[in-house]
Amino acid sequence: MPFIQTKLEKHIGTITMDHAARRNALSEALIHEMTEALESMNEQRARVIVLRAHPGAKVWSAGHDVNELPRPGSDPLGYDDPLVRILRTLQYAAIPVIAMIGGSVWGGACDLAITCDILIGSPEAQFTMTPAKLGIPYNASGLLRFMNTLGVNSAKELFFTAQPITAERAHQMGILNHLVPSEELEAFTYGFAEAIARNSPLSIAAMKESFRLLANASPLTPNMFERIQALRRKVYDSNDYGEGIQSFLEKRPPVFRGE
Ligand code: LCV
Repeated sequence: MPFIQTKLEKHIGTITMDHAARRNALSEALIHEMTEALESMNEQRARVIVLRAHPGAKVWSAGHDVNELPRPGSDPLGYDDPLVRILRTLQYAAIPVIAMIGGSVWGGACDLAITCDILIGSPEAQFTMTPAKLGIPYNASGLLRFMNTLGVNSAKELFFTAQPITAERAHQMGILNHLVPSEELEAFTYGFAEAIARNSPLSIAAMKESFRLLANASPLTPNMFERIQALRRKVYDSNDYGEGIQSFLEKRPPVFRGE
C-alpha cells in the first residue's frame, strides 16, 4: 500500500497515513487503502486502532483531494463520495479508533478526525474547517457530527470563519479529548489504547454502536431533509463553488460574488 502503512500488535492496530507529497490529502486511492486496513484489522480482531500521520508530518491530513471534487452542478460531498464513505465506515466499525494528531488538519480531515472515537493531540495540532473558503455546502451528516461534538455555536465558528483553531482551543471546545506535549504524544496515545484493549470488546462494540444511534437520533423529517438538499444544491450549482475550486487549483485567494 503506497499511501497507508499498517501494524497490529497485541490487539492494537495502527493505520498511518503516509502520502507526504500530497500532505495526506484524502484521495480516493488513499481512502480505499484506509478502508481495506480497517476491514483487515477487524478480521484480525484488533480491539482498538490508532489513526495517525507518518512520523514528523507537519500536516496530519490536507483534507479532501481538491482535484477529485466534482465541478459545479454535482454534489461535492454526496452519499457515495469516498470521504463520506470512509466516515460511515469509521462510524459503523465495531472497534474504537483513536486519532493521534501532531499536525494541521484541514477540511474533510477535521471530519475524519472527529468521526474517530477519541482524539489525542499535541500543541502542533490545528484544525481548519474549509468549506466556506471553497464555496462548498457541507453536508447534513457532517454538520450534525460537528454540532454533536462541539455544540452549535462552536461549530458555526469553525465553519463560518474557516480560520485555524489551535490545539489549546480545540481542547477547550471538546474536539481534543487530551492535549499532551509533543514528546509524550505517542506514549500517551498507546497507553490509552492499551487501557481500551484490556476491556471487553463486546461491551465496547455494543456501546459504540449505541452512541452512534443515539447521536443521530435527531428527528429529521423528509421535508427538513429536502430543504437542506435544496439549500446545498443552490450552492454547488453556483459560480462561487466553481470559483472556490478554481482559485485553489490556481493557488490564489478566491473572489466570491454571492452568485
Ligand atoms: C489536493 C493537495 C491538497 C488537497 N487536495 O504544502 O471540508 S471541505 O468541504 O472544504 C472539503 C471539500 C475539503 O476537505 O477540501 C480540502 C480542504 N483542504 C485545504 O484547503 C488544505 C489545502 N492545502 C493547503 O493549504 C496546504 O497544502 C497545506 C497548508 C495543507 C500544506 O502546505 P505546504 O506548503 O506544506 P503545499 O501546499 O505545497 O502542498 C504540497 C502538495 O500537496 C498538494 C498541493 O497541491 C501540493 O501539490 P504540488 O506539489 O503538485 O503543487 N495538496 C495539498 N493539499 N487538499 N492536493
